[in-house]
Amino acid sequence: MEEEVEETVRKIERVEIQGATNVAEAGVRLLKRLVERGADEERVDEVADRLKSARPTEPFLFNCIRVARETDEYDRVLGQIDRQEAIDENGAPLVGEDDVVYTHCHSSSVTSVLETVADDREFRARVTETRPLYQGRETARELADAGVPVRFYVDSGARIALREADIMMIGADAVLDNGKVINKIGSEMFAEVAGGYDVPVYVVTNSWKYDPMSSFGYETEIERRTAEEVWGEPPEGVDVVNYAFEKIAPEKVDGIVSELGVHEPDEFVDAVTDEYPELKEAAKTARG
Ligand code: RUB
Repeated sequence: MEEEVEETVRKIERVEIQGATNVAEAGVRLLKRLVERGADEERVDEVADRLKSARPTEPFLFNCIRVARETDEYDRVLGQIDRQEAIDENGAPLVGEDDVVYTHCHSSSVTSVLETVADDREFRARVTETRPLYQGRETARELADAGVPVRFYVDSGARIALREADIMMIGADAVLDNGKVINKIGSEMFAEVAGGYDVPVYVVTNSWKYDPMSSFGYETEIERRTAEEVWGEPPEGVDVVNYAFEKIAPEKVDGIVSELGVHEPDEFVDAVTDEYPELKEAAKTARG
């Protein structure tokens, strides 16, 4: 079990387990197994803390851990992580026949919606590679496997990609109480470009990526990763800034697609806090 703990934490840190949903699922499954094998409370909390610090901008994982630890209902929490079918149902109608869809990075929530669309009608995709870890390649591969024609761009080609698009769809790592969305670095810049071409911007997410701590005035940390990912040996005096994520202002987002429906960012926050009051409750307890 020790080896399994180390391996899971390592894979999350190295982004081998990638994307908020996969991270949350791997974390909860690991804790569930620890509990089932009789680990004491202290050990489970210790592993939970290690999981949380592996990627600091993942409130989906944090919510799941808090609720699972508080209620001991690991299977219910895993059920919440597995709400993708409802997300697909809400997101798929946004993509019309022959549309061009732009996306950035790799979001399993977005690719699942697009695979659902691909089962029914034809559309084309535009994908940016997502330096420095190239998660866009995974997106391009999955969509091509689903029979979707894909054009693939370096990140600085996003404007050209967006000029041809009918809709931009990205994932989320967090949605804050003020309606800001956090997603892969570049997301706000590309949302701004999309706005310039009147391309609507949709964020596809499980509602448990809402960060309840942001409602108590806590700043959600933006993960800053190592310089080596960007530049192995930069010259002395060069400070490589490698933020993994950035915030997107709510006015740049036309809709948030979740298992609860399609909402504007502020309506989304109301919907998730009404539907799941336990998220704030659990965060309050964890704070105290
Ligand atoms: C991934 C990323 C994804 C969200 C949502 O960043 O920004 O858009 O995590 O993914 P990284 P999902 O590659 O650094 O983890 O929809 O799969 O939860």
